[in-house]
Amino acid sequence: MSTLANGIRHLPDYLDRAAQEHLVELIRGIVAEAPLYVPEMPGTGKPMSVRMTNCGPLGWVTDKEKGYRYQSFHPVTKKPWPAMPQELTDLWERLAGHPKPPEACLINFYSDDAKMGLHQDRDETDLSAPVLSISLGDSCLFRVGGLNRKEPTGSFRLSSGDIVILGGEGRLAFHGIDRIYPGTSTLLRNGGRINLTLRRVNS
Ligand code: MD6
Ligand code: FE
Repeated sequence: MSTLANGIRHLPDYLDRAAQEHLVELIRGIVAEAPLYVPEMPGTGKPMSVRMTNCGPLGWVTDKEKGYRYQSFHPVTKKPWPAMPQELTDLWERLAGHPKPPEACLINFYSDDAKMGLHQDRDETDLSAPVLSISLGDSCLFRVGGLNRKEPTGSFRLSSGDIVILGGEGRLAFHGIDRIYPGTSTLLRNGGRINLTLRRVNS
């Protein structure tokens, strides 16, 4: 485990192969009910390169008209998000150090050329809870900076089974995904990377 400057935790190889395979099976079930959709940037409507879905009582969504928000239903099917698997709630209980359970799990899927720009996760009302992230599939380059977009950033590789926790001082740190390294994992049959982020939204 490494604790970075601002209290961001990186737990390399936290999940073993069997646990990773089990999570992928659960995600396949969720995506069958709540298909991956293409999120849009607020205002411009520019499509993001990452495809998304969610599970849990709430899901994080974004589109041109209404922007970033949490809502209880899938933006395309309008159906409630699938339930949060107990396995994810258990991980949260073990690692988050927060008394209330997670309300949202955002599921991001990256194809070989997808990336995610530098951002803060700040759409949650309860910023005392951390955001817990799980990486599955191909490795990526994770970039993290400070609380101001202009502060210097550093980067490190995230591999399948790694967990990152943004909590405490690092809760609002800017971060993003510079690139995926295609072909670095055999976990996903068709390649790519999945990132799960567990969030507490309401106080
Ligand atoms: C990703 N992760 O790993 C993007 N957010 O694909 C995030 O945006 C993130 O890793 C909040 C906390 C941890 C994260
Ligand atoms: Fe984030």
